Amino acid sequence: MPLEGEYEPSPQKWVRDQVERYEATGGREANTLRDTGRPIVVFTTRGATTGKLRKNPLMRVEHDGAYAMVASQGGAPTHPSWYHNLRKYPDQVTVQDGPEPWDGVARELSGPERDEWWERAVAAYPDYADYQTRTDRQIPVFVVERTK
Ligand code: F42
Repeated sequence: MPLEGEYEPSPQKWVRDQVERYEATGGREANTLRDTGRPIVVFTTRGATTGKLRKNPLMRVEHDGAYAMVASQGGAPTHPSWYHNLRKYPDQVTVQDGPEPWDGVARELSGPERDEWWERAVAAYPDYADYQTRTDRQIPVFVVERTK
């Protein structure tokens, strides 16, 4: 079941445009980060404060059907808003990698499990390593697994 509620598009134009085109084409278009050729996935979370649905493209980091969500925000000093959404509603997330979104549960990683997924993330998108050097916060990594 897709998440129910009002969708509030991102205030960032490039983000909401990418989501709109990705959804309209079932992921055939707007499926990379700009012209990097690196694939993205669209995640929906529920707003921790508003309860509205939020959609964010993030880099595609996949392993055995599970997906990472890397809260890098380009190495900004603070976590993205969706980090707080996931902390409050970890079981209200959908993953769209292609035409059909599916429901998942997010878990923030720590220790060796985070290290393992961080390696996968950097392999998928090497700039993550650079983003980590720009900020004092440790960049959070979640894994999203399909709801059974
Ligand atoms: N961001 C990443 O962090 N990592 C990536 O790998 C990544 C890849 C990527 C690829 C393509 C692309 O188009 C964008 C990409 N981004 C990536 C950017 C990403 O999609 C987000 O734009 C970015 O992480 C910032 O997320 P944000 O949620 O902080 O966005 C801000 C601009 C935003 O939407 N703010 C809203 C606003 O109105 O100001 C609030 C959004 C929100 O979720 N609000 C919550 C609510 O209740 O509705 C409240 C949250 C709270 O703090 O309580």
